[in-house]
Amino acid sequence: MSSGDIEVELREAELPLVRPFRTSRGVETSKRVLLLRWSPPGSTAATAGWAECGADPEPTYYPEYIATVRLALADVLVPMAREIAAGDGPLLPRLRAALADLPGMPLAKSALESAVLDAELRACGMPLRTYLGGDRERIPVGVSVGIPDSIDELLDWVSGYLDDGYRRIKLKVRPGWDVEPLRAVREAFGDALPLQVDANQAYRTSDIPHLLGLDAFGLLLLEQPFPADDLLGHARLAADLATPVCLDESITSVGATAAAISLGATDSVNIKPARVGGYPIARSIHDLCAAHGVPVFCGGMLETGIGRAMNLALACLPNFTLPGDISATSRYYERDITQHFELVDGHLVPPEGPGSGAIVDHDVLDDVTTAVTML
Ligand code: SMG
Ligand code: MG
Repeated sequence: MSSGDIEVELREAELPLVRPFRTSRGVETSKRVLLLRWSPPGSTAATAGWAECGADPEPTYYPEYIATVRLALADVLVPMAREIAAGDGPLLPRLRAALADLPGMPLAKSALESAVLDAELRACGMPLRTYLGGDRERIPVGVSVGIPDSIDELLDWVSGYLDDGYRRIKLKVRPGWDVEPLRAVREAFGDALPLQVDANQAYRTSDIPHLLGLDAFGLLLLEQPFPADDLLGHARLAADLATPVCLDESITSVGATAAAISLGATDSVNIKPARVGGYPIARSIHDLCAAHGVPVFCGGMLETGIGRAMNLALACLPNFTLPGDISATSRYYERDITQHFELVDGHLVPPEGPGSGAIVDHDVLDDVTTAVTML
């Protein structure tokens, strides 16, 4: 069969969120998502590779966004992958080498590589968890709580999540929304509640004296207070803050992680596979952190079941000792495009099946699809 028989589909969908998600960067009331299907010759609906792209509709969080990822895939990456597939030898290692040779575009590269990986694993019946080398069977998870309209609303949301069984709460903070909500949550739910905060780069090093005040709240960690490229600022803060500093947006590669650890800029790491260019690179960052005694957790981008299933497989690796931002389906969506993921005693269980184990519900997917492009 020729490589021309490979079907590559880009699909855009929009799913309403059960509640708005506001961070220091903006607010989302629905999830607009780009999905990539890679169907090699002879594959079926069950063995098609599916991946979810981490890009948002606007470049508010990552510099790449849906329109630029579409262009990168259509103009450069998918034609390159087709050419590699038409050549001799196993596809994945040659595709990875070619992707590593190109600068930038981690979100686009991750979507492509993940869809090809999913298809290859489905073809040979291997779960992604096994491929990545993880052996945990259930993952303790937390919930990331957006910025609400009021303290009362925040307490109401947190109380609902604790009733659901979440093991830790992450509050989004920004200048003007930090000390007061933290005090209210501690007063309402006690000092034993595992609590952490994420600023999404909203502070500056001039805020260090203010941030030192957050030590009073006994937090598990403070995530990404400063701009992504300010490793030195994070190192300065980490030197004085008792609360562990955790980097998220700064962790763009294995090299960036090594630099952050070596500078003392981070005590723990939020690993988002899309941001670093895919699951194998995410695993390398996990391994590097493990070698330095730096614990990690798996971050989230309000994924549909396709991305969630892959993130759960990654989180089975042993150094994912902090509860991840991988919540149950009901925290995000009334109806998802795959099987739903349920919280059991504060844990999620990665699906058993080959590849990501995600089972696409084509009826729901068709209902929420806004555009389909064949590449
Ligand atoms: O998927 O549950 C989730 C959201 C987790 O807070 C979350 N993600 O910076 O860690 C982070 C944010 C990024 C998403 S806002 C664009
Ligand atoms: Mg974050």
